[in-house]
Amino acid sequence: MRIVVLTGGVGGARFLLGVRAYARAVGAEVTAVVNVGDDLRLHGLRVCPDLDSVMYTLGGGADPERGWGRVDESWTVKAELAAYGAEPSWFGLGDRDLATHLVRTTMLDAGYPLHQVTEALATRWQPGVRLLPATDDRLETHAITDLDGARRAIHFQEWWVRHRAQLPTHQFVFVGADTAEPAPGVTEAIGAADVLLVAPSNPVVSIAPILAVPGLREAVTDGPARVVGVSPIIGGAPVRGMADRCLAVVGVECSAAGVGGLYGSRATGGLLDGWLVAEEDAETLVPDVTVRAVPLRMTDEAATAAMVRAAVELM
Ligand code: FO1
Repeated sequence: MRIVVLTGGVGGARFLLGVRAYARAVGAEVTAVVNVGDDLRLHGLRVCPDLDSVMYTLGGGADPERGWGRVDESWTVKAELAAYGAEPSWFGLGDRDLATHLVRTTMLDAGYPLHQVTEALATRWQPGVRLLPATDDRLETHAITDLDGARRAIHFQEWWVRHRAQLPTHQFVFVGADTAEPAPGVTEAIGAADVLLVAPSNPVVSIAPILAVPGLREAVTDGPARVVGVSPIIGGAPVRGMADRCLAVVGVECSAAGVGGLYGSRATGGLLDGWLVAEEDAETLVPDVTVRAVPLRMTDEAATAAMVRAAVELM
């Protein structure tokens, strides 16, 4: 069996732990197509938070409390940068994490595309799934906000980390999406998938930037045998993160039904054949989508693998 997962954020990385465990049990192969909209260039380095969260989480090197960055991290370089007054001071790169960005940036500057750099970095971490960036091209999520009395576009990380998603916000734009192309292997993997899972990631700033790459949404609607999404919302609240803030920006109710409706049914030009929701949300209805309710908390790998099994076997 071939499983493809669209994923981003810390929740998506944790979901992949369960996907890998399930895949090992049934002998399936897994490709993760990862959001790059959160990526940024900082102190001369290319930082890819979502790719790194997946790589560190599956490689056993992620900080379990923060969910992002490295375990046993130290912050000497961050303190030294602050001593120089180097901005941005609101976004911290740990010393161990910095090595990843140094190797990545060196390879990118030498001309290697992001998917090849990602493959090279993953050689160390052995994530057990194939990791593909959604695109090799520049695609950055920006938020259109009211800031200091003016309408301004700011990078997603500034919106998320510096302002904790609290600014009045009009929309998100995916800068570069118009001309981006799917990274090599992405549409092929999606087209050959027996099941495509939409991870319980933030639909607005993790999944939407992936689908904004021209050709990628069509690959999902036309390609895989089945498409099943897993709700990131339980009982009207995000499992983690600030999806409620993001859903408010796009005018979608923060509920399993709201997000299911945002994705829509493949039968009517949307994404989903099936929608896995929490037991608390068992009454959820999404037109033309098969909905099933199961325990949906990713408390440990076994619980997450059980969720994945339910998603794969949903229909
Ligand atoms: N999140 C924070 O809240 N503060 C930080 O200083 C921060 C630094 C950081 C560095 C590398 C990295 O890979 C992730 C980092 N994150 C930080 C997490 C990141 O902002 C978001 O959680 C993701 O982009 C959302 O998926």
